[in-house]
Amino acid sequence: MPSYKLTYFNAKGRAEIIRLVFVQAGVKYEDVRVNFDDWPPLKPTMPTGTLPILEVDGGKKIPNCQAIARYVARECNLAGSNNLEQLKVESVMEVFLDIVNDIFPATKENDEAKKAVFEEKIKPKLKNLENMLAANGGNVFVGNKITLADIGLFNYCDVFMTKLCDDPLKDFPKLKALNEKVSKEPRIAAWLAKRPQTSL
Ligand SMILES: N[C@@H](CCC(=O)N[C@@H](CS)C(=O)NCC(=O)O)C(=O)O
Repeated sequence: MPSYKLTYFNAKGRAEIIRLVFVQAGVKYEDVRVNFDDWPPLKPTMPTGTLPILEVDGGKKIPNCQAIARYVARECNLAGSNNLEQLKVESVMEVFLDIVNDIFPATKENDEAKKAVFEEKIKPKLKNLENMLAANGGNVFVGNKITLADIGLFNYCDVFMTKLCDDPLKDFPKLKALNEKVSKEPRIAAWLAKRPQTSL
């Protein structure tokens, strides 16, 4: 395995999905966390002026969380077992990204507006995800083992959807069961117990 160095802020944010993939696969990586105060002079040294970035075997800094997550999932055999499965995994991931795009502007709103966004924008997407999961038998999104898509459900629920609703999967039993299953995967459960506690 190459050496992996992941750099982000001391937050879950856009990097936690990548950390969870490394964790689930049991693959070692360096989890570098930049203090917000130290960021201004570092920003110009990053290819797109943003974090996260990944360095592989001490090579160039590669930005953009989704590209990194998908690459790391491929490296860790969590991206789907063939091209078609990979397409299906990425297709599910795109729904999470649509959800995140709905959530970002809503986090600045009052509770009522947050509830409305959850009901009107997020819930229909969760219903679609519930159907996609059911169409694959209801246990995992793609194939018959955990992939990036399933880890994505846990992560985007944990890090983003709970900003709008305490129990976002309440009305979606299959998604709820899968979320629970991912959280109880031994390596993920161990990471959740020990990871730095951050609000974002
Ligand atoms: N397209 C990038 C966006 C990354 C991004 O906006 N990162 C934020 C943190 S979540 C950042 O670096 N903010 C600091 C800044 O822009 O100076 C990705 O998906 O990774």
